Amino acid sequence: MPLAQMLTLFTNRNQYYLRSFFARILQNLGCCTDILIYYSIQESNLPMSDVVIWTLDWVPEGPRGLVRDLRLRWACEEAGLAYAVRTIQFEGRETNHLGQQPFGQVPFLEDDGIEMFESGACLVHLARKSQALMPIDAAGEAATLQWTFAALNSIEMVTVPWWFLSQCGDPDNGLTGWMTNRLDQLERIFSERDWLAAGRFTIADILMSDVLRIAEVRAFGHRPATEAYVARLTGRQAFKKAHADQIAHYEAADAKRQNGVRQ
Ligand SMILES: N[C@@H](CCC(=O)N[C@@H](CS)C(=O)NCC(=O)O)C(=O)O
Repeated sequence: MPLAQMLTLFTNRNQYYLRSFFARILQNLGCCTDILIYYSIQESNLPMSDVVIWTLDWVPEGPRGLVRDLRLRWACEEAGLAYAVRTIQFEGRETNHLGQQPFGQVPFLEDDGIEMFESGACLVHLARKSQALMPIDAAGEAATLQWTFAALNSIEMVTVPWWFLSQCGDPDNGLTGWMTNRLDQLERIFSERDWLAAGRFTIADILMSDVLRIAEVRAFGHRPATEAYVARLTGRQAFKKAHADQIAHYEAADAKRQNGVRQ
């Protein structure tokens, strides 16, 4: 049986990880041609159209381009995963989808019978489907997870409350020193390397750059390496597509609202 066909024994979508793993081993053993072709086809075709990203049907101008469904769209675009976007109603969002997101927020994700919320967790789920988002070797995966949590729990944990207080008219609030310190520490990291984990793009970069791309957050101090990092990440085609699609989604919702139609 040809080697490429042997890999088709891993037919279940949930076995994509094993399939990729064995394909890579065979590839390394010198079975280049057919395995490489097979591998690239499988990588681009995996989880067909089962991924559903849930977001709000409409938001005001302010948060457009910043709603966290963008993180999931971006990951799918990077990995070539097919996805659909579905919506819950903006009015009543506090309670109209508590079964899917207990805090009444978005995004949440459906994938082949799995339902989950929290953008970081959803990204880890998507990353297990594609090496474009996270390496499969143990060290690379560990580094990716470490920086994924750092983006959420060491950086966004400070930036979101800071941003909230500054929006409430208190930009020089008690969190400014804490945030400045964290950003300075990150600047040192970015001046030493282009990517957070494993020497390459991963979901950790999606999260960190999504947190840092809020201009107000970076307005304190001079941090050229951080600026270059954010520009490098937001310059990626997949980000641009995800961003443009989110903006288009809410613009279409405006038009529907004006015509009295709900999504
Ligand atoms: N930790 C959550 C935060 C989700 C979040 O803050 N979602 C915002 C949109 S980006 C939201 O749903 N806001 C509406 C609201 O809180 O009423 C995650 O990362 O998924």
